[in-house]
Amino acid sequence: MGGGASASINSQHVIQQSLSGTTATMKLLVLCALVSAAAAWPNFSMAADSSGGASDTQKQHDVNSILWKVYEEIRDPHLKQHSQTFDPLSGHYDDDGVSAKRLMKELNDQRLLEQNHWFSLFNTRQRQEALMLYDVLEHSTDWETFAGNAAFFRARMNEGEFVYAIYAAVIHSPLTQHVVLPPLYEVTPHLFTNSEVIQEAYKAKMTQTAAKIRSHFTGSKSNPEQRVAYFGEDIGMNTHHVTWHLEFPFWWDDSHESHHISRKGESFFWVHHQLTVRFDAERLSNYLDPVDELHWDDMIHEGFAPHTMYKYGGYFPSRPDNVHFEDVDGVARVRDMLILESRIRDAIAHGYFTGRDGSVISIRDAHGIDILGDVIESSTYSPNPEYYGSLHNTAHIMLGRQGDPHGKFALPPGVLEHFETATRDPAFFRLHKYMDNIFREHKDSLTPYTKEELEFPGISVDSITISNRLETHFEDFEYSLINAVDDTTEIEDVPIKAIVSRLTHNDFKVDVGITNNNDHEVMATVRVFAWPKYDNNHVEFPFNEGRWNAIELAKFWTKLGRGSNTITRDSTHTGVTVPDVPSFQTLIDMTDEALGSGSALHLEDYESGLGLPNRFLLPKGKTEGMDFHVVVFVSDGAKDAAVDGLHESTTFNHYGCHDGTYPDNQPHGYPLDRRVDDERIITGVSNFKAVDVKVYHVEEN
Ligand SMILES: [Cu+2]
Repeated sequence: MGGGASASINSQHVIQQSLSGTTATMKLLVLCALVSAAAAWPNFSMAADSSGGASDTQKQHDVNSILWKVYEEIRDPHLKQHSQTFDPLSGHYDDDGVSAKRLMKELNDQRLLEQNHWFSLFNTRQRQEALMLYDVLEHSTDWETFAGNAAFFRARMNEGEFVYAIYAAVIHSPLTQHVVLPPLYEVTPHLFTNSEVIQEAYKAKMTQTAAKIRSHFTGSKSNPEQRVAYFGEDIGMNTHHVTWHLEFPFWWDDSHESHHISRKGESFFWVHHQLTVRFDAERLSNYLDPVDELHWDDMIHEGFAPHTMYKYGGYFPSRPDNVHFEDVDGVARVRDMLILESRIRDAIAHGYFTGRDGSVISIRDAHGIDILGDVIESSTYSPNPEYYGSLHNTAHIMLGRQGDPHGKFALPPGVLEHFETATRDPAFFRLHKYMDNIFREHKDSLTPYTKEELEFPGISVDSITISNRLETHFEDFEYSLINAVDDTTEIEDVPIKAIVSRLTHNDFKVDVGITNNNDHEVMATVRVFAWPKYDNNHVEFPFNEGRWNAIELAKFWTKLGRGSNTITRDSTHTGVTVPDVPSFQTLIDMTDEALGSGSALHLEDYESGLGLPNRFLLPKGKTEGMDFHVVVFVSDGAKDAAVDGLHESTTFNHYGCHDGTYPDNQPHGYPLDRRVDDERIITGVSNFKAVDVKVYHVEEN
């Protein structure tokens, strides 16, 4: 079977598309709900009733209750009853109850992980258990079955596995298209704040004293890395990272799901590439050099003391400075990692991977990055994990275990073994720089775009104007720690909150002046990027370096009338960021109010947590102003758009649609994704324009 896995994935995709009308589709992002239902998915309106016998408000209420105080007995009387009397084997499923029978057998055989124990997705058995529950929920065809199972297994399964399964199921189940997940940092606060804060929270609870506890970034000023801890420890960024891994899971198996997720491997590259280049921009904002890559035969330069604890399982392990990588028992040897790396880089040099059956899978084209991402992560889409391994996932475990590589001290998993906590450790960014450089090796093997490919005839970008001075500052943000502490029904809650300082910026607008010299209206894709103009020694980055470090600021579709057009875009609607989800308590209050009054619950803006927070669009910048090169590239929207109606939406989400399609036909990062040997080719086309701007950081006083 020449063509190997990439061909089979494509054919699965086609099959899944034709099946989508009957199997019902997934929860959609706002945009895709607008466009796909009508256009790309013609049978959508005939899909099975996704209400499952309950209103969206009722579902929101139940999900709130299911996740509230998850270490305690469930409070909601109806769900509490379910937790005692619901029989999973009597539910309604689209898999004949196979998943429910399997999980019930595991439960009755007492094979499931106990409660009050840590959970890590990278632990194979624990992940399997969480996914067994995910399968049960995913195959539930009505709400009574979904909610009944959730209540029943909440009382019987490990809490970490339970929360993971609920988050994954609510994101992917057609029953919960309009349910908003409460902020994860208020559901499992231990994974988002310092142990000192948690201890203060326990004290407040024990003494019944309301408290607001200031959370400081980990470490001391003697550690230069601490200057950028606000980035790795930002709870919104952490939530974005967790959410991405939930929406594009490496365990996603098309044979058990209703659809293929297109370009998942490429999205893996892109979301981490964006975190990597953004981290470097934060470093330059703080007079630090861009991060260097981690390497298996070099030492791990930065140590790390997490100051973070599990709800159950003690403290996260520390690692001193300058340790050499050690083999990790039961995971991998250092030389295994070097071998995997060399096989992957060999494939890049050859321009093809070898499939399980020996087939040749070419990657020397625009689609190659997607296969490479599948291989590096690796996901179930990898064409040959037996040979190419799981560089990324194994590396996370290897690095996470360096504090106790031989299990001598029975330490729990490290911060690198949780998506919630991974970016707290500076080694995360070294690790991802290492993988990003492998991705770059592949992208550099592709032919640069030609002038003909880049041109958009008749279109010229005349001006880029930013409405006001770009300013960032730190603001205080409060969130509740109620779910962190132990509880009984007899004692009233007192408010216990963490206060964190977080990066934000003033709102701004970008006006792009575009002339359309064609004698007709055209659809256009507008792509906006920015990169730091200078390195840490104030040497200007050459174009080919700068463009690789480009931060994606906006991507949207628009119609351009004949003659001159001014396109205005607000910093809160760029497609790459999302608003803060209301607090858990606000969600509960809004839901209860709507249930009580019978009024509609409007949470549409928060249905996807996928994207950096709106406030996080700009890097910190410098007090005296930091120079950024802003580029706008306008391409042919009719060719680019993979679904219809994109120009009508202000809420395009550049991570894609929940039906598995990705709305843009161009590669992530286009047209800056390929090497630029002669920058005049790109800067010379009239549909490209660049300006320099400064980002100012305003210090707190
Ligand atoms: Cu990640």
